[in-house]
Amino acid sequence: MHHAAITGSGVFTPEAVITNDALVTAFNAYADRWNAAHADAIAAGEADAMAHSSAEFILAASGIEQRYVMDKTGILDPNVMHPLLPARADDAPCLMAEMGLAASHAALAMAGVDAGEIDLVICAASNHERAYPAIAIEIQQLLGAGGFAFDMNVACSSATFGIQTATDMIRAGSIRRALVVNPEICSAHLEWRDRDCHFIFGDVATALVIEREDLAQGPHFAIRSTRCATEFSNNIRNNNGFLRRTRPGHMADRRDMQFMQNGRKVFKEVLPMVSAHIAGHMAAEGVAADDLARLWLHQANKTMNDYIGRKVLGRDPAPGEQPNILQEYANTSSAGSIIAFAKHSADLAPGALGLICSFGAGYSVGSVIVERRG
Ligand code: CO8
Repeated sequence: MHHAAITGSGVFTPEAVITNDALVTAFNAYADRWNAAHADAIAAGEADAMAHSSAEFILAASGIEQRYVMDKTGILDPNVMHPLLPARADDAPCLMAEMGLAASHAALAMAGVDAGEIDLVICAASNHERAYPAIAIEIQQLLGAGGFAFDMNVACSSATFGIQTATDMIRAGSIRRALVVNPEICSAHLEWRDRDCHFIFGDVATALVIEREDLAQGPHFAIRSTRCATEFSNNIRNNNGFLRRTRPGHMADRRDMQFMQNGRKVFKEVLPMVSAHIAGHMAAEGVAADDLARLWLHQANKTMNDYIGRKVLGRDPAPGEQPNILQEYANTSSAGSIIAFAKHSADLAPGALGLICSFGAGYSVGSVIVERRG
């Protein structure tokens, strides 16, 4: 059996930034307009007035300070309230492929691997901008990669499930090198008109080169073990799908055609699930809390990460032991833990152990135990 290693990582960060203050100003202007337009219904008790959002609440509830997005003009326009991303010609690179390509080039450069040496491209993300052909195959073609490619979707856990898939193929000998790419345009499936969630997400793309360890050319992270689990839940859901036009009323501007969640329930149910998952994975691999030098967790909520860090380590994580990037990027779905890994892993000494973990809709949770080598 072969061994697999992460040899390169890359992050593509969009240029446009939205601070909490800018976001709240736009939302509150939208709410004021909506309330004025529905003043009679509100006065008659037939509709509830929309409440204002607040930057203080957002920071305290989530730890998020800003987010990057592919387009902010539409999001910040109270008459639009969603990104404006014009359609492209069928023979032009699609948006997700373009974002994924930028992250992939960075990951390949770090690994010292030519695109032509890649045998597998997985585009693992929480939504794909078209049904087919697979975005991954377009990325494969744009890169000049060989082998085969496919898309997969396990919402926020897509990256770790992608890592396990690529690792298993390397172990089995069916591929030598893979690229796992996570282009996340969360801004396009977030409901920016809902104050309960309008602050949660941002856009980004990440990529990892995963290859047979004996082919690694420099310092790398050996993949010691992966573990994935799912448990069905409706607490994070998006009902948009290809049956939409077949269903009377579904073409309307409906709330359930965007991201929906019961955030409180998710918080309460996912925390014990993730803590138990990580503890079980570490125990099975004989990894004790003191053996772990770093935790790269899914980036949804700072309080959630603080809790998981304490549960896993049995103490408050020391500064830098469990790096958060959500204050800068917000929740970027599957890419969050990979951004944390890409930006906060190079300093680890040979022999150091770390754990990547992502979790979210499904419910789903995936963990990857890695060891710094070389
Ligand atoms: N400003 C001011 N007040 C607000 C705001 C706001 N923006 N929003 C809500 N409030 C109010 C509420 O109305 C409520 O008021 P009241 O007590 O009077 O009812 C009060 O503040 C408290 O509200 P909550 O109970 O909702 O607040 P929480 O403390 O629970 O924080 C969070 C909300 C931050 C959403 C928190 O619950 C959380 O982080 N939960 C976990 C969420 C999570 O991890 N989800 C994972 C989703 S990611 C995923 O799986 C990927 C899906 C695919 C990607 C989709 C891309 C779009």
